[in-house]
Amino acid sequence: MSIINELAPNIEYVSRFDSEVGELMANELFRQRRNIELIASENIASAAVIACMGTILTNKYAEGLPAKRYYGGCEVVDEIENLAISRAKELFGAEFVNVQPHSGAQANLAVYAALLQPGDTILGMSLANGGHLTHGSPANQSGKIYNAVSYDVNPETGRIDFDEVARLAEMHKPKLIVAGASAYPRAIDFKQFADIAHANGALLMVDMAHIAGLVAGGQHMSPVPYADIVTTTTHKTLRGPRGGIIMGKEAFAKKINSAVFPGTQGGPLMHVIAAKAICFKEAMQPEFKAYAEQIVKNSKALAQALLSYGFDLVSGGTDNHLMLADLRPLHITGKELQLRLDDNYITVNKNAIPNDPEKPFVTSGVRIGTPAATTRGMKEEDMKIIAKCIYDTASDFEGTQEQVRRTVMELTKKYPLYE
Ligand code: DSN
Repeated sequence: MSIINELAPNIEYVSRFDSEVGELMANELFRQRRNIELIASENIASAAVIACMGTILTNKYAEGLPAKRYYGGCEVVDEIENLAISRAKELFGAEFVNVQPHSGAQANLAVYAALLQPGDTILGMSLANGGHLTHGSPANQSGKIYNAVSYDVNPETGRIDFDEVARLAEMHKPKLIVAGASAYPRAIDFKQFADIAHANGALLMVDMAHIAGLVAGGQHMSPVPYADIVTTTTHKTLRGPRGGIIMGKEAFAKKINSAVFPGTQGGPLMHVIAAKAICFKEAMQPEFKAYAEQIVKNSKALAQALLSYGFDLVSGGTDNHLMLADLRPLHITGKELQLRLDDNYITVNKNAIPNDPEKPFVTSGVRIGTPAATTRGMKEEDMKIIAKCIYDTASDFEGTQEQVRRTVMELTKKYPLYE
């Protein structure tokens, strides 16, 4: 990925009108340049993607679909949306795509609105075991409007237990099974999910937000041939603008389109849809495959190094872009390690481990991911250095802080960001 120094001038431009916002943007750019970003759901979008979001396309209202709008003057944005749709279809081999969801959560809720009635049963991975809020958490509309039943990971292996998923499907006869996760370090077999769903008269929705870039880069099985509907965000491993899309079998197109608009959203964000089109083009380049491969290599290298320092990883390791460290052997909570790492310029998020005894705001774990560090150019040898910094921060914070900060800043200087 070429990282061009075109963003600092944008900040200068903003500062001329609004020095308060401009200064805060400059501070955030400084933070992103100085820190090692290990939040598994974050990434570093290309200058083209970022530039696209700050354009005149934001001025246009275009409720409806290309050639079927409720506003005049949509002839140009129609072409942009059609381009985004055709590229997404090509990238993922999907029959149908809606590129309008403002986020992954919006995409998921629109799918439910399209396919379910209030009170219908859905079966998804529990939030406490790595699922997403929108997969049926009681705190989310998905758990309030629908009768949400959840599957956990096997407590011994930390992996999805398909016998348990099948048992729950047979017992509850859900109308929809949701596969996909926000904090699951292992490959997911979508065919097994589809077989269970279809044997029980359920539809299968796969939320592949976390792994979409790995799917696009050939590093994870694609859910598209197996699932009835696939949703994703575009900003995680896929490395595009913040937003969501919905893909699926053509038979669901009409229902999904009307559930997005007018069902759950108003005007689509045309500047973001244009940036999605750029992201899909980037993901079709050969460099993207190499990037996706490197994400997994880095993840495995980081996991291996953390294990060697005595970290306990849920499921024992990783197949994808993330790992979940159970910190109990190191006698530190997720909250405390996140705070200490922030102080040492390494960014992670505290995360519940399966059956976590701590409260969700404290947690016994941290989730650690390699997509952003990989985009920055870091490789396996850098992961070993990062693992040592994390270990030192966890085991002897005060004693090692100066050295850890110096090491982090040397590393981030070696891989410049937007300059
Ligand atoms: N909030 C995202 C994550 O961090 O995984 C999920 O949408």
